[in-house]
Amino acid sequence: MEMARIGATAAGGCRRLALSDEDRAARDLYIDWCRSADLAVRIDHVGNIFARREGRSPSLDPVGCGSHLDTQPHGGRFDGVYGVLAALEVVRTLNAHATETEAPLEIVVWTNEEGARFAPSMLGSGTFAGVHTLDFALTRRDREAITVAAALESIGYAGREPCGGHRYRAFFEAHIEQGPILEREGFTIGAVTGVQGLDWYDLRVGGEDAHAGSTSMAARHDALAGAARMITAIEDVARDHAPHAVATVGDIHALPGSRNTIPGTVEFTLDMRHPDAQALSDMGDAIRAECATIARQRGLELGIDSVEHTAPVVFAASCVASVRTGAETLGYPLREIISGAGHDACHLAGVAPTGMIFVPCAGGLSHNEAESATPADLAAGCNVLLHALLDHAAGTP
Ligand code: HGY
Ligand code: MN
Ligand code: MN
Repeated sequence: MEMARIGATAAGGCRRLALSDEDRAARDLYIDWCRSADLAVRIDHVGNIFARREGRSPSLDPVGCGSHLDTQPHGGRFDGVYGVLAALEVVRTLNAHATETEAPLEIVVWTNEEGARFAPSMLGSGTFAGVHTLDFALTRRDREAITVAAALESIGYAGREPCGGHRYRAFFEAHIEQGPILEREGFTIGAVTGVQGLDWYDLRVGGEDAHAGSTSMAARHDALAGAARMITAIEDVARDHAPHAVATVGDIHALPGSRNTIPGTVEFTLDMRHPDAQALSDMGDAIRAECATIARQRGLELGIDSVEHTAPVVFAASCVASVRTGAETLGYPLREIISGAGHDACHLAGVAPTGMIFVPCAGGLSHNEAESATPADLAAGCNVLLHALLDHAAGTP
């Protein structure tokens, strides 16, 4: 709740866009807490924060855990932050019990997980995992054309550490489910077995600026009316791939943005997801075809740029097993679950055995200021995280 005061919104949520002043304040507070827990803090070239707790065998690859501090524009108080603070709570608990681990532990904050300010999402973890080059990451621009590099400099988080290249024995991320299943079915813990695939596109519709009063309907090349038809066609494609497909147009800009000028240019975003790679690809083909037909029928130009593609992820059986064992040892009801939301763990899974621990959130609501979770469920997730980490950090010298 102290962290939630940074970027707090009037409606009770949080607004801490990546690399904003609010993100800097959250990072500064987190690093203070890490230092109070005797952790050695390092920051890499894209602002990822690594806080290390030594083990008996410093030469062993560390066991990692963490998540993100950046939020959606109207974000909640738990998405990402829970996983960051659960990791810190595990360290504090080990310190309080003077428990030594064989392997070092490393708790992590990944830069720009949400993708709300800079696209693509999961940028810090993706660069760490080698999915993006450092140059690609540093040259991403927000809507004001500010680069990631400039934003990192402005908040003092352009770290000196190389991004990537150090291994994890295993990596875990605790997170609220951001969906209704655990709460609806009465489970405290979700052993996440994987994450659905995701495609992000930017679409640009080109028509002709013209006078709203003196241009007949037949003579128009109205980019916004055309985009409206495309958006309902996108929704139809998702419904055609029910029950798992989802597609969202979250942001749209019509230019020149005057009431009495027919919009000649529209740009909008597309976020589409499916657990099955082939279905996700089929959805993309169908959406491209539908939008091209609408553009042709209306004499409009159409541009579709891919911004992000994350294939469906399957987490390491050894990590899923640690989560299951931890929950069963502690007597928490648990079920296996696929994540609808994307997470930094998606990229970590490409470079280390990775697992996730879900806890319920009220009504499954997230990316909403009313997002909430109970202290009991959050504590349960922390306890399972502790056991899962110890399972992998006990280590064999
Ligand atoms: O979009 C997502 O799934 C995540 O919240 N960034
Ligand atoms: Mn998240
Ligand atoms: Mn999120």
